[in-house]
Amino acid sequence: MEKEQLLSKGMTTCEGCPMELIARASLEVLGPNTVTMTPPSCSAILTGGGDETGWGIPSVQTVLASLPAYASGISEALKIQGKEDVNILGFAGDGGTFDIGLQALSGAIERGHKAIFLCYNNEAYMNTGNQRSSATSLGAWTKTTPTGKKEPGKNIDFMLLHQNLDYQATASVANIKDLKRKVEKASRQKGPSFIHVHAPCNTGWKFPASKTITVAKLAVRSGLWLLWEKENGRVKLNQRPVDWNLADEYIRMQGRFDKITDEVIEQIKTEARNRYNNLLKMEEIECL
Ligand SMILES: Cc1ncc(C[n+]2csc(CCOP(=O)(O)OP(=O)(O)O)c2C)c(N)n1
Ligand code: SF4
Ligand SMILES: [Mg+2]
Repeated sequence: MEKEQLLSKGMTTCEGCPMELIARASLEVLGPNTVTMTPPSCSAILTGGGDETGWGIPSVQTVLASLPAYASGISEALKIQGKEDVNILGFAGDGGTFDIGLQALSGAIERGHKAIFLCYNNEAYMNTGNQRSSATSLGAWTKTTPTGKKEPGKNIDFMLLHQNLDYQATASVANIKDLKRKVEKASRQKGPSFIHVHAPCNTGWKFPASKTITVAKLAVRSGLWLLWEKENGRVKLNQRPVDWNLADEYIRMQGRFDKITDEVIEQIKTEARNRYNNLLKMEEIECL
């Protein structure tokens, strides 16, 4: 039997949109006993305006700075009602997570509310027309980095290793099975979880809409996007990079890197290798 579709078909996201795919996959795991929240972002398309929504579950449109504060309130209200089996899904972009909503996210994690904070990372403020965020890659063109971003993307995952998350993971649209496994794990926690999902956005990154998964897979295989998780104080890598040189193919496929220099490509690769080596070291110790 076909599973109940909790996210309406025919949403007005772009063709090949990774964010919609992540939302569908997450709901397939979480099911109807879920409340979701979106901030202003491409994901707000799913929540809709006025009387219409794409979600077949209760959903809240929050403000950009404080989705995690809404999640905290909903989580505590459900607890008071004795409904502790409800999944609370905060579904936000990189701008709403890394930048504008970071303070609220940090606070919600520190207070230990039960909620899943999922960040789909399309590496820019896409809903307002592609401005840089702190998640944007070094060297990438956006409307506010016309000569390529000069700074590397913020490593929010390593930052959040220092907070008390019940469960933390990275994921990718390249591996939906792995993403679903991680969403399922997050749903079993009594406190906060954070899942950071790589979301190659063809509109912003300038590659054909049919290549979303190809680009996502290249990021994972080249080590530019590492799949790992942390639970019970231990970090575990889920998939090792296959060939570091695939990073060139990943970069060349995207129009946003049209003007990138070989030197900047090398910097990107070096940073990825450093991150990988740090994770290998973390695997060996009990952290936090
Ligand atoms: C405090 C605040 N600043 C700016 C905006 C304008 N705004 C609406 S959506 C958006 C982009 C959000 O980017 P991101 O969180 O990465 O999600 P995406 O659009 O990429 O899906 C911005 C800047 C806002 N709504 N509130
Ligand atoms: S801009 Fe990117 S994330 Fe936003 S709807 Fe289009 S493909 Fe999806
Ligand atoms: Mg974004």
